[in-house]
Amino acid sequence: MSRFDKGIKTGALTLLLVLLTVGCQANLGEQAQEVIGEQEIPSSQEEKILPVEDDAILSGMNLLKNTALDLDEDGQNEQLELYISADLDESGSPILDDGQEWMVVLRDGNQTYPLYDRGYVQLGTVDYTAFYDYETQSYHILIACQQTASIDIYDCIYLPKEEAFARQPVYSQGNINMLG
Ligand SMILES: [Ca+2]
Repeated sequence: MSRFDKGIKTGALTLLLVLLTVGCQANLGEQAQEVIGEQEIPSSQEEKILPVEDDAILSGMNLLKNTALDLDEDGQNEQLELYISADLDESGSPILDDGQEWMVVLRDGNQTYPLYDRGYVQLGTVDYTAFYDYETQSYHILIACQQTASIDIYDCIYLPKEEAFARQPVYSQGNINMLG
C-alpha cells in the first residue's frame, strides 16, 4: 500500500469517526429531550372525560364565549363554551374579583363534557383554542389557564370511537412572573 493510499484511508476513517460521533451526539440529544418531556408530563396524568347529562353543573355560571363546531362529524354542530362565575356587565365583559371559577364545556344536545371543571383561578384567566390536526386527523381543544405566577395548558383530544375526550397537561410552569 502506497503512502498516498494510506493517507486516503486514514482520512476516510477520520471522517467516518467524526460522522459517527456527530450522529451519536444528535441521537443523545433527541433521547435526552424525550426523557425530559416524559418527566415533565407523565402519561399517567391523562384523564378520560365522559359527558354528563346534567346542566346543573353550569348553575351559577355565565357564558363568556362560545364556538360552534362539529367534532363528531354528524352534520350537527356542538357548542364549545367558556363560563365564568363572575357577573357580566352590560357589554358582556366579566366583572372580575380577585378570583373566580371558570369552566370550559363541550355541549352536544343534552350531553355536556366538562373539559375544565369549575377551576378556581386567582388573578388570572382561562381560555380555549380549538383546531383540527390534519396529520393525526383529530380534533383538539387547548385550554390555557394563566395566573400571575403560573401557566397551565391542557390538550383535550376528541376520541370519536369512544365519544370521549383524552385530556392531558401539555405545559405547566409555576414560579414565573407573567408579563403579558
Ligand atoms: Ca356533531
